[in-house]
Amino acid sequence: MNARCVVVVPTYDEAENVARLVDEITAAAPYADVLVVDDNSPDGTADVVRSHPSYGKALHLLERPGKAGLGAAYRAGFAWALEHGYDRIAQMDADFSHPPARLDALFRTLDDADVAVGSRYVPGGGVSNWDWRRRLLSWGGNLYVRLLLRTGVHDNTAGFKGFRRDALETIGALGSESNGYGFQIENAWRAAQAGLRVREVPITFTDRVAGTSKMSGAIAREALVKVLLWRFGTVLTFLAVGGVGYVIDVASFNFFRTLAPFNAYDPAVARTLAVGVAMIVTYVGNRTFTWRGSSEADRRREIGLFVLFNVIGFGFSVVTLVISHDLLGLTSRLADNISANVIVLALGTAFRYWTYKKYVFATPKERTPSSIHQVFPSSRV
Ligand SMILES: Nc1nc2c(ncn2[C@@H]2O[C@H](COP(=O)(O)OP(=O)(O)OP(=O)(O)O)[C@@H](O)[C@H]2O)c(=O)[nH]1
Ligand SMILES: [Mg+2]
Repeated sequence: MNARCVVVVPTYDEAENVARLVDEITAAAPYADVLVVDDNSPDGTADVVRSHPSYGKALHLLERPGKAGLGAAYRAGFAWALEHGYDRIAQMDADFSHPPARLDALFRTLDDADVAVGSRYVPGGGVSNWDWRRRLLSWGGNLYVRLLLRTGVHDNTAGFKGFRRDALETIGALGSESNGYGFQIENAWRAAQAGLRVREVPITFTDRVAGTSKMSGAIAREALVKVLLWRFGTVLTFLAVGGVGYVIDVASFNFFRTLAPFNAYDPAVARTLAVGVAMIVTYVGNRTFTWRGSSEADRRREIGLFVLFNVIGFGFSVVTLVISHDLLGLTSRLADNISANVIVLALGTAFRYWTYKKYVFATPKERTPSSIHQVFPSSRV
């Protein structure tokens, strides 16, 4: 293996596991270094690492002052690995749930993939000693994530993964926000969003034998809620920006109609000015909040398209009115209102969302990973 490889292992009270784990990693992937990220484990995990014969050579230790969660430990470990120039970075638990023997397959998969996922849910993969309740929970959780996020990956909660360094940079893994299982899902989702090549490698997952679990209800809840926010956050923000734009549209129309020196304007001029003001607000709002990640776009093209789709959206309302009023003969005031204000609003909103997302603020999906750094802001570690 020419690439420089490292395996990042977060530990909290894993004194019983960590030394043997390091030995098995070294046996399976002798070319790889190991970084243990320990959160000041009370059971002396860090001391066990320091007294290992490889310590200071292929084995490194990153010590943090206290238990801050799995995601935070991984972000610190990934930052360390990037700083130290590693090309391929793997992550795994310390409790032997992830088979060290599959590390080599994971690293080699990165020859022609950006992310390699040690997967339970592809042919050849599985879980070895789970009762039906754990199986159902894991399977149901994965189905929930797959249906909502559509990552294209079968095992979205997998904690056994490998990344090329530019993939970590592209997905902004250092700026991810979740700590528990959500951390694994978040990176799977970010990788899918960035259009990276993700390949699954079958593994058999084994329940921990020694040490205690750190899994909690809070960790599961974090994941459930975050998945909903990732899935619907963009639409909700878009609707909120649109709502603010609508209020500003109405307010500025009345401003231009009633307040000196604008009260000389007739309704059509006031309407046009109000639409202009509302468009500036919704453009800035969508650029700042809804699609803040896509910062590499050509600004003039972006604004041009934004105005174009707004004009087309406005054209919709006229066309819909003509269809319902003149062609279908629905001439009552109620019909006109439903047509102009309900159908047009829904159609126009859907049309704007779709065109903004696909054309105006499109994230640069087709480009190669190395050319898109920081699709997501990565500020926190
Ligand atoms: N540094 C650090 N490591 C953690 C923290 N929480 C969990 N870990 C480690 O992350 C890995 C996964 O944690 P586990 O307790 O095995 O969680 P789990 O796999 O969901 O639960 P089990 O099914 O019981 O194994 C283990 O290596 C833990 O030692 C933390 O707050 N800080
Ligand atoms: Mg575990």
